[in-house]
Amino acid sequence: MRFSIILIGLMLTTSFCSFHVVNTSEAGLWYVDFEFWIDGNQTAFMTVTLVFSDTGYNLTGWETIGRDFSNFSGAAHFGGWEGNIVLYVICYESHSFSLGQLDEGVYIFTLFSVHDDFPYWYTEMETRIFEVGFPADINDDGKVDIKDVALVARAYGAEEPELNYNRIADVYYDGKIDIRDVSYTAIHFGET
Ligand SMILES: [Ca+2]
Repeated sequence: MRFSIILIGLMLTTSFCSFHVVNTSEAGLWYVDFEFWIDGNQTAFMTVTLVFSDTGYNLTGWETIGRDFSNFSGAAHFGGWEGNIVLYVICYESHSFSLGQLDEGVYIFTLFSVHDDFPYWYTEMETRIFEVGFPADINDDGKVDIKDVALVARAYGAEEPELNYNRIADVYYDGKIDIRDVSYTAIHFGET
């Protein structure tokens, strides 16, 4: 019990988290590191580092980050090297994105790779979910209980700009209250 309280405390107070993801898609990538942090003004930043195990590939550019409700996406442009390839050199490229000020909520980040020769050929590489604040505490009273679940349930099925749509109950901010918002709140039931 005490252990879980400590974990929750960390979740509430941390302003930094990172994920290490071994790449499972194509291209010469070895792994992808995500670092995500929030400064004192609740402005979020994300650094993505791509590490290549195959010197036949390198990175030729990054796209700016896009946002659709709580979904963020960024793209990395890969190129195959031409000419002599230096063996046994691990290449890495790192890039930081400013995500602007984020409200409390659950955010979904997806990294796509874009083939330079086929700019419309997007390959989804990795998806990561970040929590800002304590999103399941809908009414902001410091605990997730039946009142929070009731607030989400009452707005269930509502979409912007309908009258019973409730922005704070839209935990996964996509303009509608659906099963994802209900299940997220239910999973965190009892947390303080
Ligand atoms: Ca939603």
